[in-house]
Amino acid sequence: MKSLLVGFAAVFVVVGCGDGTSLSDTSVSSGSDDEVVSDAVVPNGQVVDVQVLDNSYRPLDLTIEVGTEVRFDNKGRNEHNILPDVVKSDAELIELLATDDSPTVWGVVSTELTPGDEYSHVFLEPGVYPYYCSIHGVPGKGMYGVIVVE
Ligand SMILES: [Cu+2]
Repeated sequence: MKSLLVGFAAVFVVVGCGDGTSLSDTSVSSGSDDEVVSDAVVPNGQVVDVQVLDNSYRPLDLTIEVGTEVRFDNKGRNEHNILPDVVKSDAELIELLATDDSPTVWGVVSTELTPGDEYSHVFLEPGVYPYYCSIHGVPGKGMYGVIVVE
């Protein structure tokens, strides 16, 4: 019997351990003639800052392109909030955020916008977004602002 096969043992190749992170799961089935998802707006990479002061937003009026991120920066010494005009209080905003995940729903409660904190939201749907701080204003008066998304 020959027992000289040992020489072949050195030929192992150790590259078979690829991690398999192929991008194949992002492929979308094409060939259909309805275009349901093709018009989805994505973030455009632009970021615009709104300063949250005591007690106003600057700028008060802001016009942005759809897909822009607006970053609210609390530069004041007090808590503020950012409530869409459709809600009356932090509690109503919390409920709205919990029950409606459409892209037009946004805002942040005062306990999460203390001095030095930031809140960012990417506006993915054109429209007019009036907002206010319920501590220092009411819709359209006092501490309020408007974002127009085009
Ligand atoms: Cu305020």
